[in-house]
Amino acid sequence: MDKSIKVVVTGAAGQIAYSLIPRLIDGNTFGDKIVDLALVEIPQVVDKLKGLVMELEDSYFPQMGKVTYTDNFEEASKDADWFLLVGSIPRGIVYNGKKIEERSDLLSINGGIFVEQGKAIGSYGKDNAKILVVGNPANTNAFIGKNAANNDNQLWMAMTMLDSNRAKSILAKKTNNNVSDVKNMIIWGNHSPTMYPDSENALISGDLGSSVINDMNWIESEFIPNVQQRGKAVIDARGASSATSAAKAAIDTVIACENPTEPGNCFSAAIASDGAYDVPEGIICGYPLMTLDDGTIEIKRDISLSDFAKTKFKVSIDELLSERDAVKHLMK
Ligand code: NAX
Repeated sequence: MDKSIKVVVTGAAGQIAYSLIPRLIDGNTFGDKIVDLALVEIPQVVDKLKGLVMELEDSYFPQMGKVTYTDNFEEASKDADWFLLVGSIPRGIVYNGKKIEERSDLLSINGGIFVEQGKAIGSYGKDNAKILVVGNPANTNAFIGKNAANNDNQLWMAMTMLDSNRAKSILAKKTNNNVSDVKNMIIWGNHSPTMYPDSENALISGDLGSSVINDMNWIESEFIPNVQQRGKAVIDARGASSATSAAKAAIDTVIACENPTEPGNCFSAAIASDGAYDVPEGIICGYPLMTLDDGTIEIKRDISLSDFAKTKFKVSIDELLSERDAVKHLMK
């Protein structure tokens, strides 16, 4: 087994990264491997990473390997095993003299970034590299990056684990269970307010959610909107977006990919559709996934969707298709 691993993190001076980066080297995420970190930021703030590196050095992480920081993504990409693409331009900031308000502007600007990063990952990342896009709009950023990377051996994902963890917590409270008793919490579709959190196929203390929760009104008017809008609720309460929970979700995704999934179980992330569940090929869609014993990650294909679920899922697929159309100019 390879005893060291290289992880690239973008947006490394941002708030999610501040929670995320220490956990990459704490011995929990990658076990006994030595973890080399390549931290990437935009030129305006890259120097701040010096302070973060000082803190990491001062924290005594036995698994910490070489830590570098740069604003040069190509340089950072060389021989990397994992890419955690957290950095992106958020809605509301002024970019090149224009306030970014519209989702289409956001798609376009971040799309440009992901073309460059995708090309570098395809050329310089390891052939079996895994890429987790956290920066929003995550699914479409991953779609653009994967296209630009043009390397089908690499696995591109967009993060839906935070939505899945949020949904587990709500179901656990509703059913008086511990959060660890809720498994297989699938998020179908886009990481956006159209996502479909699937309570029916969740396993709650071993039983299907559809048999445990007989309250469609609660599912439709409380559970689904609360999961979909949880990010906004955190912003309203905290005055800043989810950071520690987003970092934990990224770590959970990495751990789920690095270790075989228990038989019958699955985890949530968005990957390129191969037509599974009648989703048009190519779009990066939230699916139930499994990591096999040989490390391959596959879509779990035996989930049955109710008519209600199919209707909800379709709304999110349609949104992904419209996002795909909005970034057509970035596809070669
Ligand atoms: P911050 O604004 O604190 O940090 C983002 C950092 O990215 C900044 O330091 C910025 O300089 C950097 N950056 C921008 N463009 C870059 C580039 N081209 N290369 C390298 N770095 C770049 O945001 P934070 O709260 O950390 O959130 C980061 C992203 O995660 C946002 O896009 C946010 O919308 C997204 N989220 C995604 C979630 C998910 O579940 N997929 C949940 C949490 C979060 O909202």
